[in-house]
Amino acid sequence: MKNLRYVFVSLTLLFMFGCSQSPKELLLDSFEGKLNKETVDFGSAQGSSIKVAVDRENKVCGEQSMKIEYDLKASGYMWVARGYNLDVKGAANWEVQPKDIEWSEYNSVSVQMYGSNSNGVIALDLKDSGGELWRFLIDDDFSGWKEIICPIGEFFPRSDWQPDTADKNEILDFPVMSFQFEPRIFGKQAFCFDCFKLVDIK
Ligand SMILES: [Ca+2]
Ligand SMILES: [Ca+2]
Repeated sequence: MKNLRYVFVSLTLLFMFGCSQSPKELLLDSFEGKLNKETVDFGSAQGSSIKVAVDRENKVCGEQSMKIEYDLKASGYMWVARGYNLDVKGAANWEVQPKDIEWSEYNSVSVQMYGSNSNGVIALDLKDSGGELWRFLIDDDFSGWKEIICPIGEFFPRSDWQPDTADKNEILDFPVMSFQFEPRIFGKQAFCFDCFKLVDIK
């Protein structure tokens, strides 16, 4: 009996200790289900082209990741967005709605990216509740999957372009309503993304 009690106390302590050690995180988007023009807000301009597809071979969370394949011209641009208040209403498909998230409990965004070691840059934008776009630059200087930690404090308001309707107050107003990837690597490229999370990194 004494031994059993010892085991129980040990397990309880292990559980409590284990929980306190694991970083707090919240999965927002694992890119599951159909990924198409109905569920992803994506497009390109000025001679560039982009395709969005499911990749069931390359994945980190769940059953699949989101694969983008594109051809970016030097004068072109493109975007791939998921979240709320976008033109594509079906892209509002996070695991948790923005208004239900305790944003103050997290200090970073985390995303898994399958890199191609091109030494180029992929921009990750957050659109705040006033429609203002905030940018973080991800270096594609690795091959295969890597978790990219993007501290929210390191996002900066985009100076190259903002939506006409945005409240350009240079304050990151919560809740964040959507995120988008904008590759800045020219030519033909392919990337996969998975496990878009909020995390609290100490
Ligand atoms: Ca997934
Ligand atoms: Ca703002």
